[in-house]
Amino acid sequence: MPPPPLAILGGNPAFAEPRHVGTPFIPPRELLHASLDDILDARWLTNNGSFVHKLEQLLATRHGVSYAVAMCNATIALQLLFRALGLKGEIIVPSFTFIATAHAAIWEKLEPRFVEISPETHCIDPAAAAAAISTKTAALVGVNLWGQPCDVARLGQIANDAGIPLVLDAAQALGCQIKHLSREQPTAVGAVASVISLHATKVVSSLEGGAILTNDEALAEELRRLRNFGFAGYDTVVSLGTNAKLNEFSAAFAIRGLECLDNIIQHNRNIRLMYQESLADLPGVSFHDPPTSPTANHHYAVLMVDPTDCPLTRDELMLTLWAENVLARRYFYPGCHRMEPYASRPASWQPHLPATEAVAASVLVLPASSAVSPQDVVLISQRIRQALQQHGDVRERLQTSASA
Ligand code: T4K
Repeated sequence: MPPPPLAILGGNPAFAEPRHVGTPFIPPRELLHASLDDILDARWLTNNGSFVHKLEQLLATRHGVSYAVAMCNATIALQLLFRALGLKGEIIVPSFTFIATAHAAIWEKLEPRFVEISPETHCIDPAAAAAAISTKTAALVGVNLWGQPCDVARLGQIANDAGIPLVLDAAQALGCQIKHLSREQPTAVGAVASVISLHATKVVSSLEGGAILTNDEALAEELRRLRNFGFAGYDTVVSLGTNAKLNEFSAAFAIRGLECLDNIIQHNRNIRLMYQESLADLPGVSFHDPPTSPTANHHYAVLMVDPTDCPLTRDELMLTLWAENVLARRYFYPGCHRMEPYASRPASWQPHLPATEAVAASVLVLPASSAVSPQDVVLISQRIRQALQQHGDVRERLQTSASA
């Protein structure tokens, strides 16, 4: 039997309810309710409570570090990390990242210098990072994009040679283990600290939240003070802190999520493989599939739409899927350097980033995560196949509706 017509061509959408890229994982409700009861009984709701402590221990163990400092979100965590490290001047950062990486720097009066990514990994290109270092560079900031590690060994060596720290935005990479070091080991190679996000759309969440991972005890202590207004005791304030605390229910939500993390990662891997296999024979589409660390979380299913070989453009395919209630996303288009306030910088600040722009023009992130079932993947893949097969009709319909 032929498949039903595409929604864009007059058929019914494949899904009655939208399929999102970032549908949150909800831990077992009875366990959440039990945690909520414990919190209410204890009447300890925030300010360094026992659930935050437990979450920090679990995160540290999971990532093989000595310290995890929970925060209200990863953006503020990045800011406080930059502040705690006393960075001044410029940081080197990829443009192909969520805008928060760059914005966090600006809020701390640091200027982001955008550099290229590797087209294979989509992470910062170490050679480009090395070439961009100047006397003004305060730190290298790598991004563990799509839940995989960037090249920490090479970046760490480059940072060491330049005498600056390597810091990682690992917002998407909860579960992913990388080498962390302490500032007391000046010859060691690794990241001084990394920041994970526990936002609702992440592999495991605390609704809103984040954490900083490090092996540096003094840094962890300073971060704990900074998240609590700078207090170092009841009546002693020693630095310009802020309120970046995580509340107890958020911590409990994340703890329950972490208990399921291995199963979630296995599910994510299966979903990605299913997509890959069912679309393998289609022209001009492929999956972002670099050699990944064994601890990658596979949270994103990243379809690459080749502008030359694919019969539809990335945006045409995206609009066709949206009509099916499949809300695929073109993360992180068009790149930070093309967004404000960076796009309006003077010419001397405008980087030439052809690899970044090519990747940003090709990425289409498909619904994955714990809320997407194998049946969903079959249906979404079928609609992608149909769209490419009927590309002439699809393009004509899109052009007609754009001019209407
Ligand atoms: N650095 C990097 C590399 C990052 O990726 C991020 C965050 C950060 C730093 C900063 O971390 P946080 O400060 O947020 O902790 C989402 C997330 O808001 C953001 O956390 C994440 N990266 C980014 C990649 O994705 P949007 O603009 O895509 O959000 P939104 O509202 O469009 O949601 C995405 C999809 O998820 C939608 O299709 C709807 C669905 N969704 C969302 C929420 C919140 C749900 O189904 N339920 C929900 O509760 O940014």
